[in-house]
Formats: sequence, structure tokens, C-alpha cells
Amino acid sequence: MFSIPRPSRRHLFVGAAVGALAVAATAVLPSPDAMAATGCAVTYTTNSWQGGFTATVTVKNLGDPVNGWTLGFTFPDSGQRVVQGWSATWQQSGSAVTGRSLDYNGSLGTGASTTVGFNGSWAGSNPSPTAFTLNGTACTGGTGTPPPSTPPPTTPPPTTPPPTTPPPTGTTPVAINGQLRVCGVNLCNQYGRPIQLRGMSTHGLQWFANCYPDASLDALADDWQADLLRISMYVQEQGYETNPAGFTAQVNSLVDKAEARGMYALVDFHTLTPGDPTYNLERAKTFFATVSARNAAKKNVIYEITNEPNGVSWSTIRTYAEQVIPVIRANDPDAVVIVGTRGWSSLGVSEGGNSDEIVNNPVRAENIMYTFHFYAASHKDNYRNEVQRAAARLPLFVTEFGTVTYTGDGAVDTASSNAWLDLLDRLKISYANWTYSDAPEGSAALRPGTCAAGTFTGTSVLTESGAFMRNRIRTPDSFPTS
Ligand code: IDC
Repeated sequence: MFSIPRPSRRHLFVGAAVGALAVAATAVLPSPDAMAATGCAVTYTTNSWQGGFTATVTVKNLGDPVNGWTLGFTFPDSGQRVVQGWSATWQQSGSAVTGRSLDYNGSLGTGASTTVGFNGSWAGSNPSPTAFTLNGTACTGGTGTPPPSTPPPTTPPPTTPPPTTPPPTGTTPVAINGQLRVCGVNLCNQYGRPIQLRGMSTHGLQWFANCYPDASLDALADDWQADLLRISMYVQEQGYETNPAGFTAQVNSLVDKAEARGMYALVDFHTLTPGDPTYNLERAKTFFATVSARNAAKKNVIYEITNEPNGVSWSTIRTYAEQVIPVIRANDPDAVVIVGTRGWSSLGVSEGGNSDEIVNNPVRAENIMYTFHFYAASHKDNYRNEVQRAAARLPLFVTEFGTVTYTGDGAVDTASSNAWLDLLDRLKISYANWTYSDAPEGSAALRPGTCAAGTFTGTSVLTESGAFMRNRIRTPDSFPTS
């Protein structure tokens, strides 16, 4: 009784399944009109410099929705190479390039776009590819029109003008001071005269990118009258290591924005944890090779090769510096480079040392300065005394300080902040304040919500620390001009 129906039911099921498949297959047999509609449009923009470029490619799906895509194109010049890409898996064979979607951007509905990109190198010339495919279909804009016979314009995005931007003229800090260099223990301008730069540091670019649109940089240059923008690119904490090309492009864009407003740009390779800069040595070499090549012709760039070494000896920091500095010098021989110091850039004081270790064993390179950082509510007379002592023997640059405690939070210590800034003014030591951002912490200059709102001028957007710093920074510079 039982044994007979079982096999027959089984057969029945299998038969039904095969039947269903057959029916389904019949239903989608290709009648030309019923095939999935395809079509796509691609914009390809590059930001190019001698031997290298960044390409940004936006793909728009003009056909039926796809789940998983492959973008294809061919480089016109045999010397063009994809070096490192993002937002897709890139492969190159001869001159043919493909970028395959990743999990998170594979599904593209009708009319949807996605943007991918890569850093590339070129040898002979760097023309843009003119023909693209999406899943094998030519991207003609979807209307059936043939691809243009002449290359599309390759104007870079407005935020990253090419490095050939003419130098600013007029009365801005860069127009007056030009290419800087270290002379004795000072930072000197193009007339060989000591100057002090006063400005602000960004917060981590990975968290506060929305704080640095044009309006924000306008306010810093015009309303604050700042000389300097420190561009703080964290390496860990979801920073550079997670997307080297993307963060490099973000830094370059801010270098350009500072240049366009006549401000100096301090490029901060913001190492913090781990404290041993050697951990990031290869990343630093890659990053500074790219940034210094791209910005070599600019006069406004200063390189800060490690933010706050901690838990390591001075000789380890020095060895790191002597490996990174030549990478920068190879491209940009006259740029000032700033080297972090032991104990969170405290000249060693926060780890029981002092500046003698640097004086006795300086970095073997020209045109360099040493970093000192302080947080006014935490670091007081013993640190001020050491800075005063060191400043007679070493070129110092305060690339970061806070008006609050070293946590970045708490109340402004006005008395200690004024004592510090009076000392730095007197010694002509340049500084950048942490931070020009709307982070919910006492050190931030802007009130929470300011960056999303998009208005940056005046005092109503400022915190207590911001109002204090704006007052200190916007007093006249009186840079010497002869
Ligand atoms: C702090 C930021 C805070 C962030 C933290 C994480 O203010 O929002 O969560 O980093 O890394 C430094 C560092 C700088 C610190 C700052 C304040 O260079 O990255 O920023 N600080 O703690 N050295 C001394 C203090």
C-alpha cells in the first residue's frame, strides 16, 4: 500500500517541475521586442598631472534595471594604466579596462547612476577613452546615437582645478609671502623675513567633509582673515587606510581651495593610534609621493608627515622622517616639511623628555621644522617654558592646539590660551587651532549644526572657542615685504 504511491508521487513532482521550467522557458523565448532594454551614458573626468591622474567615472543606466554590472573601456594610449581604483573591482589587460560592481553598488535601477574611480599613470599622453560599455552594451547615451567622434571634454570637477592654476595675486597671505622656507629657527617668506602664520585645522576629513564647502573656506579666508588651513587626514579610524585614492583626492581638493583663497595648506598625515609612525611608513610614502607630485608647482603647500607620535623613541621618529622626506623632496624640493615629536608632539615632555634629544640628534634634512602641540587647559607653564627654551634652538610649528583639555572637550581656558598665543606671537611661531568644525565638543569653533546649515560667516555660528580664536586670528598680520 505505502510503497506504491510514494515513488509515483515523486515522479509526479519531478515531472511537474520539469513541465513548469519548460513553460517558463517558452514564455521568455526571444521575441525581439521582449528583450531587456539596454542603454547607458558615461561621463569620464580626469584630474591629471605629469605622469599621473585621477579618473572619476559616472555610469548611468538608461535601460532595464541590472543587478551586477561590468563597465568596459579601452585606453587610447598604450602607456595608460589603472594603478589603484575604488568602488569597483578594476582589471586591465593590454589597453582594455573593466570595472566590476561591488555588492553595495551592483543594483542599478533605470535612470540610476553610480560613480567609481581610480588613480592612474600615463607615459606618452593621457587622452580620455571615448567608448564605454555596460554589460557589453555600448554606452551611447541610450538614444541610439553613435558615440561622439571627438573625445568629450575632460574638464576636471570644479572642486579640483588642475595644478597649473595661476598663482594668486594681491594681498592674500600667499600672494605676499610666496614660497616659504626655514631660515634659522624661523619660518621665512620670499623676502627672507620671519613670519607667523595663524589659522585653523579641519577636523577628521572622514567625519566632517561637509564642513569644508566653498562658503566655509570663504569665511575662513575673508571673515577670519586666516593665513593657514591645516588639512587633517586621519590615517586610521576610517581614514586614509580605508580609501587611499579617495582621501588623497579630498586633500588635493582642499589644497586647491586654500590656494584659490591665498591661504597656506598644511597637509597633515594624521597618525595618532598606533603611535609608532613606522606602522604607516609605506602608506606615508605612497600618499606623499602622490600629493607632492601633484602639488609641486604650488607655493602654498606645507607637509606635516606625522601628527602625534607616541610610545616610540625619538630615533624611531627620526628614522621615519628620513625615509619620508626624500619622497617629498624628489617631487617638490623647496617645500617646508614638519616633523612630529615624541610624546604626542610635545617635544618629548609628555613622556618625561625634552627637546634636547632633538637638538642632539636632529633629522638630517634641510628646510624642516618640528611640531609642538598643546591643549591650553591641560598643558601650562612647564610646557610653555620648554617651548621657549626649544624655540631658541629648533624651528617650531604648532600644527595643532586646543583652547580646552587634551580630550578635545571641556571649557575654554581663556587665561592659558592667551598666555600660549601671546608666547607664540612673540616668538613668531605659526599655529593652527583644533578645530574648524561643528563637532559636539568644546574645541570645535562652529556650533553643532552649522555645517549642515551652510552659513559660516559672522559670530552667531561660533562657539566660545570659535569666537576666541576668530578674534585672535583676524588681527592684522603685517607681513614684511622687503
Ligand atoms: C580628537 C577629536 C575627537 C575624536 C578623537 C578621535 O577632537 O572628536 O573623537 O580625536 O581620534 C589630539 C589629536 C586629535 C584629537 C585631539 C583632541 O591630534 O586627533 O582629536 N587631540 O583629543 N592630540 C591631542 C588632542
